[in-house]
Amino acid sequence: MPDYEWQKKMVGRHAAQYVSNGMVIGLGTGSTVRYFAEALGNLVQDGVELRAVATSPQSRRLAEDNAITLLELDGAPRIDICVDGADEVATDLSMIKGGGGALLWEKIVACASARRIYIADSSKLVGRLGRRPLPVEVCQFGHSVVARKLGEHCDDVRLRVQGDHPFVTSSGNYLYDCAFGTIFNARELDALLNNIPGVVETGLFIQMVDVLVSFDGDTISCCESADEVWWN
Ligand code: A5P
Repeated sequence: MPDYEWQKKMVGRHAAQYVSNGMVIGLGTGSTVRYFAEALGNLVQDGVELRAVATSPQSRRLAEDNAITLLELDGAPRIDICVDGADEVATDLSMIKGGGGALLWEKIVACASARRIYIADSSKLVGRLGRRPLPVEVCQFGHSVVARKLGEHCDDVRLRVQGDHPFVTSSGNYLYDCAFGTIFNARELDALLNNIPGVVETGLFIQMVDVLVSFDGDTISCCESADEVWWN
């Protein structure tokens, strides 16, 4: 059984190689990005000037803990690269994200970035998406009506909870985790879901990978297009 925690650390550190002095970085969310943020902290200690735009309150804390200057997205001059994790990466490099509940801000920041690096241990690599439920962010108003609509397209729809209450995203929305089973056409599904009034965003990230950093066996491996993937 691979040591996935070690892989997270290695891909997180590796991603720091894409960073250079003066960059504005979109800082993703999650346990893999934590290692990237630590590597950035080391660069800052060595005198490299970096600024970051956070994708969640957790990501903001990661930046603060590593002495990285934070910018608000609306005030940022540009974002040179964003580095983020993934929950699933398929062989066409489409992804499911949102396991940590930050998909909306992650997608906005990724779309605002000149270059997008995703870091993932090899447990995240799948043939097709859908091994895990797809997170869908839904506005609070009428959320149960929206959930019924979602349920017309999937096997199971679950409101994400935190303790005794619904989980609330950074934008004040709810999340529904939707079990679709194998997703054969992610683009079509994304369009279908986004067409339901009340759906704010889905956790499907399509054609957003500029570089994927992961593991092939015991070795770090990177790819920039679906032609270069090594798993199936
Ligand atoms: C946050 O909402 C997610 O999209 C994370 O980026 C994703 O869940 C990866 O997280 P880990 O690095 O903790 O697996």
